[in-house]
Amino acid sequence: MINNQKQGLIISLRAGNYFVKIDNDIYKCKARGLFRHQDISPVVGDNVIVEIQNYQEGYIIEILERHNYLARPKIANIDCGIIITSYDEPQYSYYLIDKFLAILEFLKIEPIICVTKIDLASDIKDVYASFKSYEYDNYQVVYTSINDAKTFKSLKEKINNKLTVLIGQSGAGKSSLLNAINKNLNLQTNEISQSLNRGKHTTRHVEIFETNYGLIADSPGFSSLDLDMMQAEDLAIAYHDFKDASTQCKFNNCLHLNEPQCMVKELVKDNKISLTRYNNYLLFQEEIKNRKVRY
Ligand SMILES: Nc1nc2c(ncn2[C@@H]2O[C@H](COP(=O)(O)OP(=O)(O)OP(=O)(O)O)[C@@H](O)[C@H]2O)c(=O)[nH]1
Ligand SMILES: [Mg+2]
Ligand SMILES: [Zn+2]
Repeated sequence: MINNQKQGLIISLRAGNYFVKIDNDIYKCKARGLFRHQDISPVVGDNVIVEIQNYQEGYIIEILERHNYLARPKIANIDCGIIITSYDEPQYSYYLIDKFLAILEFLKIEPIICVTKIDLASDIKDVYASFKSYEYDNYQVVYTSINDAKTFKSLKEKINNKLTVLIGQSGAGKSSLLNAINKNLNLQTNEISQSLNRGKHTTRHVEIFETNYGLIADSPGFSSLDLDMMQAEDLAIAYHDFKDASTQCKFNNCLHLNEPQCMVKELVKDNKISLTRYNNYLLFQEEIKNRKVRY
């Protein structure tokens, strides 16, 4: 590397400016035209080479190889995705959780389901009962309340030294959780709209923060997402338990729909794979089948 070139990590993108962390400084950078041999533009989470202009500005001249890329929120090189889902206000949605799980597992990003606002439940047993099928199916589930620091302990252990992104509906409590884990961040949060029972889209940008527990990215909430990056065959083996079972389906390319001797359907019948998630899987397969643009 030439003297004035250094490697850094893009932590945010605002109004066409990339903020790149190099050692302990942040440089405001522009991306330099098209990248050689790459027809991609840099995103948050990219490791990049910056040509430094002065003590606070530079140009991104190269994007280092990505090991994964999440289209929504737009971020690269993630180790772990925390699906933030509030127990109430707004109420959790199995449909959304199952979709996030499919996307994260397809991209080989470790998923964690974090159920927030457990203090709003009149009986904590109801909360556990609502998510126990995920635990049975070998997903990591943690339960948190920003009013009780003890509840973050297991989460902190799971994300230590990783690049983690918080994803989930607006108002689910992503920024609040990050504030609670790391006291000096002071990220903006907002009451949810009582009339609509959903969040107000408070966070507008993906941004990576350095915490005592590793790098954590906050992201804007959203409530619909598509499966553009996947074909029917990809979805069929996205979930870890579908993938394991599919080796025992009669057909190699079994989509676990109406095929005979399908191990996934057998396991659903035996309550070894959640019926709710399987039914959502059927909806996702329909969405893929019906989408207009094919990639
Ligand atoms: N009772 C309770 N309220 C919480 C908890 N976590 C978050 N909240 C409240 O939920 C509301 C929304 O929280 P935010 O952190 O802004 O939600 P967000 O997911 O970042 O939302 P967007 O930025 O819009 O995507 C705020 O009023 C928080 O105080 C919790 O554990 N318990
Ligand atoms: Mg937020
Ligand atoms: Zn099958």
